[in-house]
Amino acid sequence: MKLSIILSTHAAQFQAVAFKGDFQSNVAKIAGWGYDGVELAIRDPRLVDADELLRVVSAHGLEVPAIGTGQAWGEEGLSYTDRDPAVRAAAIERTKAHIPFAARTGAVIIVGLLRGIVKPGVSQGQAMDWVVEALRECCAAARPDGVRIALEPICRYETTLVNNAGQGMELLERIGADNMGLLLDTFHMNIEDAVIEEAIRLCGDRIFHFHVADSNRWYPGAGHLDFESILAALVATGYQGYVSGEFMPLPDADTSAQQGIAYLRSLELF
Ligand code: LER
Ligand code: MN
Repeated sequence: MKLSIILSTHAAQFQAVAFKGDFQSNVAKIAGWGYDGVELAIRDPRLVDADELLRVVSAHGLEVPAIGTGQAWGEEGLSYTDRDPAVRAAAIERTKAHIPFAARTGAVIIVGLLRGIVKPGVSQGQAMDWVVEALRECCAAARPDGVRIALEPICRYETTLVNNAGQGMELLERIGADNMGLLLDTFHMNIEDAVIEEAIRLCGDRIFHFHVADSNRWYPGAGHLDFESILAALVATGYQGYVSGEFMPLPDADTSAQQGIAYLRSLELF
C-alpha cells in the first residue's frame, strides 16, 4: 500500500497539515523519508502553476493521489450550503476548477468542509439537498475526464452534514454517480463510527481515499488506534489507493512525518 502526506501549496490555517509553504524543499524532504506521494491542499487552482507543481513532484518521483479543497471553506467561506446562492455557485465552480489538474495527475478531488455546515435559518434537509445537487453537478462535470470525487465524513465538532460512514453511503446512494466515493479518515471514524473496521467494510469499494491520524490526531503510532487491524480491514476491501497522513505537526512537522512513516512501514501490511 502506498503512503502519502498532505502538503499545502500555500500557507493555511488548518492545523492538521504538517507542511505548508516552501514547496520544493518540502517535496524533497517528503520523498527523502520514503513517501510515495503528496496529497496537495490547493485553495484555488488559479493561484498555482500546475506545470511547475507537477515538475517538482515528478522530479522527486512522487505521485499526487488526491487534492484537498477545504481551504476554500477555511480561508474564503465557500460552501455548497451557504444561504447565498452566489456562494454556493462559487463553491461548485471551485470544485470543478480542480478537474483539469486531477485529470493530469489521476488525483481524487476531496470534498471535506467545502460542503459546509448548517447555517442559521437553513434546515438540515435543505442543506443536504444542496449537498446532493452540488455533488451531482460536480460529478457530471468530472466524469468525461475520468476524475473521481471523494466526500469525507467529518466528525460532529466540524459539521452536522455527514459525520459517519453509514451517512456517507446514504449520500452516495442519493447522488447516484459512479465517480463519487468516500474518503475515510481514522481521526473522524474514531469519534463517529462504533467499530472502525466495520465502517471500512460497509464502504468497501466506494472508498476512494484514506486519511490516517491517531486517536489524538498525532501521527499513527502516537495514540491508541489499532492500525494493524484498521489497515488489514482496508486491504481486505481490495483498496488499491493511498493511505495519506493528515496529522498535527507535533512535536514538529519533520518529526511527525518521519515517525508516522516509520510506524506505518513497521506494520506487516506495508
Ligand atoms: C480534512 O481532511 C479533515 O479531516 C477535516 O478535519 C478538515 O476540517
Ligand atoms: Mn481528513
